[in-house]
Amino acid sequence: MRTTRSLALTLSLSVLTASLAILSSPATAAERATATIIDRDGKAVGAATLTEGPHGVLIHVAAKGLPPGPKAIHIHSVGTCEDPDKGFVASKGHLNPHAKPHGLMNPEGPDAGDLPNLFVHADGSVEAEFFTTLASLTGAGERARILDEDGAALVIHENRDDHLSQPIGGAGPRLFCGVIEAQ
Ligand SMILES: [Cu+2]
Repeated sequence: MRTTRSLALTLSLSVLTASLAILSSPATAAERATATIIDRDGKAVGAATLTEGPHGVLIHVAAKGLPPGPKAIHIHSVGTCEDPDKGFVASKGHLNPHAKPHGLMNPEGPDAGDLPNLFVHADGSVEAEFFTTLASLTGAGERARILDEDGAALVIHENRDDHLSQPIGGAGPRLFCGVIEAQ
C-alpha cells in the first residue's frame, strides 16, 4: 500500500516537473511573433508573422501601398521603429551576433538578418513567405536570437539587395519598418 502511494506521488511529481520544464523551456517561450509594418509617415501598410520552426523561422509578409519592384528586406537588430521621419535608423544594423559580412551570396556571409528580396506588384501590393535558418525567435540551436533584450525589427528598403556588396547590398534607404513582437 505504501509502495503504491509513493509510486503515485513520484509519478505526480514527474508529471509536474515535466510540465514545468515545458513551460520554462526557451523553445516554447515564443513560438510566434508579429510585426505591424509602418511607412515613413508612421502609417501602417502591412503586417508580418514570424513562426518558430524546428530549424528556423517562417516569415510571412503582406503589405499594400509600396513602390513597385524589388525591395530588400532584412531583420535589423533593435526592435524600434520610433523614428520614421529619420528613416528608421534607430533599428540599427542587421541582426548579426556572429559579426558576419552581409550577403546571402557572399562566401564569407551571410549575416543573420539577411533575407531574399521582396518583389512588389505594379499595384503596390506584396505577399511573400520566407524561411530563414539563420535566426530563431528564441535563439534555439545557437541561431541568432530575434527576441533578445532589445528585440528586432523587420525593415524594407528602397532598392534590391544584391546579396553581396557591403554593408547592405546596395539596399538604399529604409522605407518601411515593423517592430517584431512576441505573441
Ligand atoms: Cu536592412
